[in-house]
Amino acid sequence: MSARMYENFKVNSPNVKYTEENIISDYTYQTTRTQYVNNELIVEPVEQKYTFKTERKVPKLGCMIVGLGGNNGTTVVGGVIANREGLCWNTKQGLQTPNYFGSVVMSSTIRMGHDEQGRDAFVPLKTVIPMVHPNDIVFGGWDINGANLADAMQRAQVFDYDLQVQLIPHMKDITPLPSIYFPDFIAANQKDRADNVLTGTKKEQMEQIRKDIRDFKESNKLDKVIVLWSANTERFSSVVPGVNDTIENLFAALERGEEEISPSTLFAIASILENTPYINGSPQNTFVPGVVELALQRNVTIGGDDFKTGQTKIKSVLTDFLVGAGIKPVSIVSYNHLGNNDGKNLSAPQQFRSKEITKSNVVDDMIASNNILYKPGEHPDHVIVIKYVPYVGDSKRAMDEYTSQIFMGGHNTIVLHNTCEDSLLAAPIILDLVILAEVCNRISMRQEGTDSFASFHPVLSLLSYLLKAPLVPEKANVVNALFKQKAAIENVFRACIGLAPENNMLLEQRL
Ligand code: NAI
Ligand code: DG6
Repeated sequence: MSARMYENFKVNSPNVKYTEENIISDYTYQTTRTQYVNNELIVEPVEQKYTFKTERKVPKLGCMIVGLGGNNGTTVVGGVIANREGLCWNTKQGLQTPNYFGSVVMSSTIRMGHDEQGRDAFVPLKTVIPMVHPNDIVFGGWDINGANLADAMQRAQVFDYDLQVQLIPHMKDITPLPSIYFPDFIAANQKDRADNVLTGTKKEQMEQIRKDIRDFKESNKLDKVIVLWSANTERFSSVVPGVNDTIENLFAALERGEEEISPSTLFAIASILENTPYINGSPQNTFVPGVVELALQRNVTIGGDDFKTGQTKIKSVLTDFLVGAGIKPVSIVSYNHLGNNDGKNLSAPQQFRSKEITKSNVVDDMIASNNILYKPGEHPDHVIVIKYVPYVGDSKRAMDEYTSQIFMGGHNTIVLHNTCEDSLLAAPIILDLVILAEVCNRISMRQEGTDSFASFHPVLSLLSYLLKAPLVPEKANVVNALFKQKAAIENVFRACIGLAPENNMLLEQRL
């Protein structure tokens, strides 16, 4: 039996209604509640009825990238231009056409169901509910380096030469806005790049970023803007009571120009005050408690931290598989070397430490899920090494060794070696983050028995699939396992069109 993919579909269900403005679906959420009572785990099925409302009108969307002139920034912008303009380029293998491979929104499909013959029917994920097409996103942003995007794209050495040549006329007139540069937060080796920087007090610089967002929105006639940090990894800020622990303290600290407020935190504050979602693609703790509180107070979406591109994605699949199979990983060692400017910045100890933290925590939930394998508090040895090797440029090498205990004291060692342009992995993920954050802002839910629709929690944990150290609401669990994260996205979208979650039971094929 073969599967088929369909571009169009119609849901035929009494639970869903397509009006001109919205898709309204009635949905029964089934979950399981547990309680530990008198030395016994009590497990109870729970049902809750919801109505989902998804606005159908796709807005004109702008994305402002902090670090626009970097490898990721220029790869996103160049990649979108190539797709939009249909640029094809010669390589030694022949003519290459543009695509959006690596974007879960643009290039993955979702199983809708099967027909009477048992043939599966798939549709592109992007068609399940209306989503912005990346070709329609207007890009802009900031960089502490003033190079125009054509020069910056050539400096990145990511695209093939023939594509670079074709992109130059499209990118040469785009220049990044001046940005906030506090040398203490990124590596000292970045100093030479900083020729396009704002001056003034911290508060004045934050206000300038707010103005930039407003001007960008107005001059491009945009309905919505999303700001995304793809600038250099900063060191962690110290979370200090009286400085950044509450909204009031954060604003008071801003007034007095407190040292410990980082550029990325200023960008986050500016975005939230402009009612603009903010996504952190790097590891640093931009979202200090005062910023999270501000996002909650203003109900503005925030998402982070650190794009999950290659090594960590595989780690969150492989560890989930091993632990789920009853195999006990006891040592996980991950080496990287890379030669781009990200690698250069990460060669400084404090910036490396930020990355080490986000790369290290990605197996915690899987380990904690299995007390047969791991005693409480027990953890595999987990080591992260990153080295700067200029010659390899953006072509990052990632080597991983997983050693596990297996049956009867045996050992199993798996070794992986991955070579890939880092920015070609990150660019489609950046698009996914922006597109998914936008669509999530058009979905709202009403619980049965309540009057009003509520949007997702401002800390948008549905983006976890794309992020190494997912930021989640205060009382929520962090889920790192990749397929659980993907299933959450797919099943929420299915709920929006009144379909049950994909449960893979296939009972009709098992009798
Ligand atoms: P890059 O070094 O090529 O680009 C960063 C850009 O940010 C540079 O152009 C730099 O001038 C600029 N910059 C530095 N501080 C700034 C500030 N305060 N305001 C505005 N611009 C500023 O780095 P790349 O490869 O583009 O990566 C960007 C970030 O994404 C890094 O933090 C990296 O760790 C993170 N990341 C990258 C992944 C990848 O696969 N490429 C995956 C996960 C995270
Ligand atoms: C060195 O590790 C460079 C980093 O910016 C990584 O490329 C990035 O964090 C991606 O990491 P991962 O683990 O998702 O491949």
